[in-house]
Amino acid sequence: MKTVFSPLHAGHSGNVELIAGAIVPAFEKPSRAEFIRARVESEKLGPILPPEIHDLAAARKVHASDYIDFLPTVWPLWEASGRSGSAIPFTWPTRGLRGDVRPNGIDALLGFYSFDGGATFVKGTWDAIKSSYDVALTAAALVKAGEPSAFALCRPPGHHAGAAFMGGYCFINNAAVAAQWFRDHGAGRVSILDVDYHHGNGTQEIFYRRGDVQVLNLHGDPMTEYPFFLGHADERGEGDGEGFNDNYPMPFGTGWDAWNASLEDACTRLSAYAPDVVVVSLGVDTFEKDPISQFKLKTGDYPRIGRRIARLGLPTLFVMEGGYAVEEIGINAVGVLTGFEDR
Ligand code: SP5
Ligand code: ZN
Repeated sequence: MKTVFSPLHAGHSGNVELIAGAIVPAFEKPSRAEFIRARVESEKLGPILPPEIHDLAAARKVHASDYIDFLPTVWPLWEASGRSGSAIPFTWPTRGLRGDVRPNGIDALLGFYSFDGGATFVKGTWDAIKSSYDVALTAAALVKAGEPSAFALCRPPGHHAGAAFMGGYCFINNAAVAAQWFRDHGAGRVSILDVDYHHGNGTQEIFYRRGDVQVLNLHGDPMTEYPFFLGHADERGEGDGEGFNDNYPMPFGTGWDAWNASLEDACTRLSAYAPDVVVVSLGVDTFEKDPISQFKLKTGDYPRIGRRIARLGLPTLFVMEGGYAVEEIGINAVGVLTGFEDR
């Protein structure tokens, strides 16, 4: 399997986040991607290719154009306002406030275009976001050209980013961009299988009213787990999308047997939908030692995930999402991929 990777991810570094009452170094950090890249090499998964550079047209097909225009301006506006450190949103238009009026000024715009304080900017952030997008599109093109699978080693991740908002370490929704790109390049139906520990609220929002992209999500129950406000089992899609969104919320402590039962059900639904291509939002924060998550999957479980996905018998694009146990992130993520290749 070919991997697409860009060193530009590394400029998105030194960010901080607010967690459990403390401002700490962000869990989503450059070493994550480096551990995965090193494991791709040591396992001889296949060649590692640089991304082709793309314009932003494919991003504008799943995101609002004004949102995409905003992202590269964040750091310049932040610096122009005399700030340093990290640009972090802190005020949001929730119930009772005006979410329909786009305000002025960097603090207002950061809040307008986010749902939490988890997507933060430093100087190199936009170049990293753009490289992650290029990585996803380049890997998608490999699958379209006939590769049975490809690995988009994206960083930053994407599945929390919606049509017009960032959050949860995510800015451009790389998996959604790739799914839309497949639709625009000959695929009639696409399935997105999101196995990250957190609900992919952005992906769900983007495709919720569409029947041409099926979205299947396995995740911590939003009654008690981030992102809290989406990801319940009764969210099944609307209008043309009715029946094409499926959520599998699971409680804290979920281990392989229960998680695998959800995967099996999701795969059955996926096969019934009979898509032309599968996009896997590959998070490995389901791991028992993940520092911010509460599932109990073990290293030996990840190849089993890959083997089950391979049994779908469909062209498959893996897009990297979360996973914060950096020492094991490469072993676990690449374990899914070697399992897929049954080796
Ligand atoms: C892509 C991705 O995995 N994003 C995850 C963003 C999670 N941000 C909020 C995490 C809240 C964790 N709360 C538990 C604290 C344990 N000390
Ligand atoms: Zn996650």
